[in-house]
Amino acid sequence: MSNIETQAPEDVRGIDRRVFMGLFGGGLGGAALVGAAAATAWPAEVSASAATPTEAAAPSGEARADHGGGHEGLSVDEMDDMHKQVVDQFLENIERPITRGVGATDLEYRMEDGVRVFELTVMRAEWEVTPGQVEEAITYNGIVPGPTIRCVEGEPVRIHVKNDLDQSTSVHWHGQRVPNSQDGMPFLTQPPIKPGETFTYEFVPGPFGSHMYHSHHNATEQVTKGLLGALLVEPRDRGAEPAYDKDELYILNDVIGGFTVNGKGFPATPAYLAREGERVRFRFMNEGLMVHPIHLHGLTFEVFARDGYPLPQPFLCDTITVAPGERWDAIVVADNPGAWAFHCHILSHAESAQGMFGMVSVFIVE
Ligand SMILES: [Cu+2]
Repeated sequence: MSNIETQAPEDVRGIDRRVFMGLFGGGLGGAALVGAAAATAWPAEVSASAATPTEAAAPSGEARADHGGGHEGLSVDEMDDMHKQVVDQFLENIERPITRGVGATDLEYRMEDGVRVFELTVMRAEWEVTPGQVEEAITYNGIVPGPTIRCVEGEPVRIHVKNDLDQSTSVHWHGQRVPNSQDGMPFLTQPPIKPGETFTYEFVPGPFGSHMYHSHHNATEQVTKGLLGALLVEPRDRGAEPAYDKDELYILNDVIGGFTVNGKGFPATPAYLAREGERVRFRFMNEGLMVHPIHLHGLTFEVFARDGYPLPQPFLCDTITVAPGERWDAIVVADNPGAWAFHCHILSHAESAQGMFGMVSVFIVE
């Protein structure tokens, strides 16, 4: 018996939706639920402090939010309404997607003589990052991040990569100790995959852990526009990693569509949901061009691996800095009920005068 949850994302989502309904007084529908959730999500002290000195001095809506500039003469209430709207949209997104397309879904495979065989097609596609913000992306199989490849340490894989792009490309298996010919470096280890061509990679996965795959040709454009994905290698011995109930990805990018988590910007970013007491594994990966310190409110990271390699001594923290190319694995024990902000702490990647945006999510503990 393994305690590692291997349900399809849709199933997990189904359970989580019920958890969410329960947390925020289920049975309410549509807008009422969103309203109730927004009201319930905030602790009592928010309403207790509603009558601030500023508001006491000026009638509601007439106080000007003109400290710090950039507010274009918005009233306090106008500014707060903008902030509330995006949070409401985020909560609505838990019920039903507010953007088209879901990135990083598991890639299906078939077995051929003991080899796991995967298919990737490199193609341009439109990608909706936030509601109405549609970007020209370069994708694996039409989604950003590309589909997640799951395999097992020591069990061979074969990956056919078809190039339907108008440029050459290649795939690098970031973090894997592959034979040199499979490393995906054009002119160093292989010819580039020209438009219309298919290249087949074969290797035996290892080391285990959280890894990535991405283009290594014209990479500044190709990777940042979407040619990236997670490559998750399960250890042969499950005891080599700590036990967990849920397995979550937190993939950072900072070019296409701005600051994103799993291909989406707030309020379209995924919410992370858990029941009290569950152990949630987060796999942080940075496929962008900047460093991002990811901070979780109210809960604690137990960081246990870097770049897939188990740490000699796990450590506790609440902010984990993820540099380009790095992967960090952490367990969060969902031991503090509530809706906890979970965001990049370079504040210009997360919050503006118009409200939260970009690298922001929420971890909801029932
Ligand atoms: Cu950041």
